[in-house]
Amino acid sequence: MKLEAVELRTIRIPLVAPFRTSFGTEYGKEVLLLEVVTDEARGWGECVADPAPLYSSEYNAAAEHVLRHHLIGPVAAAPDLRADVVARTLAPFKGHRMAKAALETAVLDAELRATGTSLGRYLGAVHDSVPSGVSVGIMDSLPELLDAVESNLAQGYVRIKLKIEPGWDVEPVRAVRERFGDIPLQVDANTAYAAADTRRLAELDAFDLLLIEQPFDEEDLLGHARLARALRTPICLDESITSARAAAAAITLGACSVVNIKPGRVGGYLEARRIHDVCAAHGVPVWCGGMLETGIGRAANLALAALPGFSLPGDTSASDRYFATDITVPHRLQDGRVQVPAGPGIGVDPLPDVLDAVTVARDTIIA
Ligand code: OSB
Ligand code: MG
Repeated sequence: MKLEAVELRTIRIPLVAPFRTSFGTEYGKEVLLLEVVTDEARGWGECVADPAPLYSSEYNAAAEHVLRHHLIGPVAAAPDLRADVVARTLAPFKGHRMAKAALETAVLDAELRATGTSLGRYLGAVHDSVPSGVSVGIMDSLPELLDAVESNLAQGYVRIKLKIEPGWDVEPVRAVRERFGDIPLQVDANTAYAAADTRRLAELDAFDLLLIEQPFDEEDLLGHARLARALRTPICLDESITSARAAAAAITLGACSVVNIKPGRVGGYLEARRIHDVCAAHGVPVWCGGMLETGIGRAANLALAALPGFSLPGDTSASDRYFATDITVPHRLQDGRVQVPAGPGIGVDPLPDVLDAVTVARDTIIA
């Protein structure tokens, strides 16, 4: 394939409800979407960065800048472009994994559309649908939280993840356990704790959680290893797992016994699959995380989540958990599961009218 052009498009789309985490509250999504045009087919990629560098050091304006000024050129210069040469081509440029992932995914989508292959088939998916969990934000009160969890359970979500932070941890977990009993339940701190909070976190051992996700700073593998030895509840890492190498190190060090895989965070679906393979070789269960993606990014995540090592339900919720109107045909929850798209590439396209209505900026870069 030969890259001919890349359309960079920024969209803004409201969330159905504000989503509060330990690092901030999101009311809507600002998303950088890429459409690549090659001589064989077009392909889509969604960048999972946010407007501000709060979850990670990446943010939308930086992602757009690095794509425009550093990443697209070398990929366009590749004589025989395929998705598996993108990461190698971009290796000299440090970091910017979310930007790289968006470009690699768009190229991969084009490549697979050209050959009529679905992303799930290409990655090695073994399921047509995946069981889905839901991530429940920090609320202003326990009754509000219980209402949200009740509604999610009524819709059929098979696992609940509660966002926690100091001051919103043991009590919400206890309240959810008392009200809903023995449901699959886990928590995510998004780096909000430190070693001094170990005793507080150990109180969560009483509630039989599936895991505690990313309690400490993303760089603190040693701290997580110490915490893992002090707690009965499994430690899962999200922000810390930036590559297959980082996953191998975290596992070897005892910093985690479960891994959240987010393709955007690790530079794309090919590296995400390598993490899946590394974890499988170590007997470490993985699950597919989310970044409140639109239907474009979600479609690709669903394909990944259908690989055999994804033995825990992911944050692969249905479109209506995020948006009143998704930019694709909505992904739906049925009997606790979401269908893996079966069409070529990521298997979905943006609905042109919806896409145009939410677009706030677009620019075509001729390669
Ligand atoms: O840490 O997993 C996270 C959303 C945005 C940024 C970080 C995270 C999350 C979620 C929700 O927990 C995942 C989703 O439902 O897409
Ligand atoms: Mg997380």
